[in-house]
Amino acid sequence: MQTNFSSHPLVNTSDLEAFQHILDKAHSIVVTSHRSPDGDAVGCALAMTSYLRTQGKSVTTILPDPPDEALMWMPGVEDIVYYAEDSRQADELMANADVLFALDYNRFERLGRMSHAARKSPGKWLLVDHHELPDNFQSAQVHAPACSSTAELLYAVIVGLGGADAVDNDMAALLYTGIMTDTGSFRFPGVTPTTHLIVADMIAAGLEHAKVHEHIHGEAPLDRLRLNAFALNERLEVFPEFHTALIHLTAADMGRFDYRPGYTEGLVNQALGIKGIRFAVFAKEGGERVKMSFRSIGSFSARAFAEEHFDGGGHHNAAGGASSESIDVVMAKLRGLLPQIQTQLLAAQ
Ligand SMILES: [Mn+2]
Repeated sequence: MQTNFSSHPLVNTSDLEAFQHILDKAHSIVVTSHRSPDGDAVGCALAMTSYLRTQGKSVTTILPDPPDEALMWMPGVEDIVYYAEDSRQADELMANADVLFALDYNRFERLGRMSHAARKSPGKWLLVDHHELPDNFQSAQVHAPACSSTAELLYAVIVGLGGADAVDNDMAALLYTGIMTDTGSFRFPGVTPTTHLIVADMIAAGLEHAKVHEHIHGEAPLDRLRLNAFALNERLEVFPEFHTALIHLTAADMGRFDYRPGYTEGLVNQALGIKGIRFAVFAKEGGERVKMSFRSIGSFSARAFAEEHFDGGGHHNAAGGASSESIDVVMAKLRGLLPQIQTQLLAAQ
């Protein structure tokens, strides 16, 4: 089934042996990923579940909460147990698991209210992730912050464990979704020759990549388009002197366009796509907090900014944060911070 891809430069044989050793003794396995699961999280969780089932294991996928509607086509999504909807069943499954997978996250806090059950589980944790500085809860890990996506790592893990034949078209679509969404359709700097070799293998084996793009980008509800158009028309602030663009949406704005989770996915990247812009922030009012997405190009660290000012974190060029202040206060704070980071933004390459 394989053509080009043989082993991943970021995946060690010794880590795979540690995985295999633990999996050999496992019967009841739980596969988890982070809350507000994105394409990488859901794709990895379902792909790993599918692979482990081919190995004769009893496996359940548990996520803290459901993904956006745009991901509801993914093969196997109907079998996921959501902690937010069925915490009793999820608690029981985690309490009885002998092995648990943590995919695409690096600390239990990323599970929200599910973190307590995760901590309590007597099972062994195996981690596959590309976020920096993981906590130390796992018995074994495949961890590579330089990797484009957890899905890219997971493909290497599955092939490395001898599971190349288990990568059927459904599993390839799951993994491709993770790689494609985490790389902004193969344009972010984390994409390497290996990323493309893996995708080449999957397409050679029958993956219909165009269908995945159609599912992700070609089935948008009209309200979503109109909300995004409104945001760009009415709520975009461009500061050429700071190479920065800010977008915010109030709860009232979102209510006007019948906001659903996922509607503003990618909006911050549109702001970043403006000529001359190196730093973009999207802030939205929701519940008791204002949530923010930070994106940067080049050496300016979105993560450092998020960590320092908004209790956030993430990757160098893509981070998130939150504030319990009002949206107006948050926006004023953001505008006020720009002169302080002007030197860094001007020097950013
Ligand atoms: Mn990811």
